[in-house]
Amino acid sequence: MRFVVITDDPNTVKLMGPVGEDDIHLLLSEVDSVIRHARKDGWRTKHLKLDDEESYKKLHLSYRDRVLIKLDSKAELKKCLDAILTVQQDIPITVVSENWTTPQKWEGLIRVVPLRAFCGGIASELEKAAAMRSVAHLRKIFSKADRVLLLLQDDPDPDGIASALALRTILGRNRTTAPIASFGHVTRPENVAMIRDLEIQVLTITEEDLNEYDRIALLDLQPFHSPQIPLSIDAVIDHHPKRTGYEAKFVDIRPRYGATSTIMTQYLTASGTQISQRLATALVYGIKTDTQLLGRDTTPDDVDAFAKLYPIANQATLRKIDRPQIPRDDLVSFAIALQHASIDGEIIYAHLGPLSREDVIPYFADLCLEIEDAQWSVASGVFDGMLIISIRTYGEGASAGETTKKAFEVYGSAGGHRAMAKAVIPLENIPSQYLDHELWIKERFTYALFGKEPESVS
Ligand SMILES: [Mn+2]
Repeated sequence: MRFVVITDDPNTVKLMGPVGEDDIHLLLSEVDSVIRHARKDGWRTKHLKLDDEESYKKLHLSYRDRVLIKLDSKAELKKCLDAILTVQQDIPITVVSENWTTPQKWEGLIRVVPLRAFCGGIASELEKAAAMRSVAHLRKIFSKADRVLLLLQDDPDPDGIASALALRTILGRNRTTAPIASFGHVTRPENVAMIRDLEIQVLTITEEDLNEYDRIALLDLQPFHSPQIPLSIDAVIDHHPKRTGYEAKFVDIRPRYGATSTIMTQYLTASGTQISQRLATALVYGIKTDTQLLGRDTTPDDVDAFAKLYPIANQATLRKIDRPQIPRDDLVSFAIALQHASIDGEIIYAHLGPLSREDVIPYFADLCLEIEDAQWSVASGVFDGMLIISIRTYGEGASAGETTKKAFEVYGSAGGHRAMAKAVIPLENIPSQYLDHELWIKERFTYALFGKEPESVS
């Protein structure tokens, strides 16, 4: 590629970054000092009169070149463009200007970009300095402690686990001096697979055990998540909505972010901390699960962190832990549910009956949405005395969360996002005349979606 810059401003070549080995960087200018500066930066240069057609002809400019023009005088700019475009029309030309409008005859031939468009990275550069300071602060708080507790939610998820692993790395500690723990334990099969395959130990502790630690850090949660968490804590790093009413020496909460793993990745990169394959794999999985593969609630920061980590992560391990594992005991329920799945226009209903594990219901809801022409899928099953309903939609019409609320809120807990929702209903709350759970779900759901009052069942 040949990058051609035409300018009378010595700073313009800086916009292009360092001169690479593969590309040709060519500066064209009428100003000697500009040419001298560019040469120092490794550019090829050519002194020419900017309105001289013959000079452009000799350069054989073509669609393969990338031409950047920055000339402060509009008259000069116009003369320069006149000369170039007379010689050759199909050159990709970018003009750097705050207030120049392309004359009609050149409409579609020239792209005009204000100088500030090149400075988009400034905010993220400032953010890096902040991340660097945060790491220094964290290291200071935890430096003198014998034992540091990295505390997670009661049912630790990949984002929390990965974040704890990252903080342990940042603090230069190991599983003895900074164990990862929870008051509950890891239950979801994918999460169990994650800690097994990445050999991450997550301890289950009690409130008394807290006394064994000099310092406590909360990852992916804040105090009040469970009553055992002390209200005076050393560090809180999280992305859930901010809560107040506790004390902490260090707080970094960014509700905008899709994952705490994103914050941790920024810490790691800003502080120049080496990211191992194991850590990268954990963080990728953390971001992936919390954002549903960069779908829901994702910021450019999450995408950026994911892109940095993904090449380092172990793809085979990622595939292995991410594979949904259906319990053998539930295979029969699956078969029956699929066979009896009812298709009501664009809504697929599938009822799994009693199950040995709850998480197969959302999995089944995802699966049913793959059925041809399905716009909605409503999967349900009975687990632990509760009727659990998972709802999925492509999200073009009504919101899954709103519809689910309207249908089931009165009977139990119900809610969710635009594309996915869940309801949990104690079996005793289902009106007694409905022996058939599926029929009841259908009636409630069509009522919520279409406003059709259910005919009463006698
Ligand atoms: Mn999270």
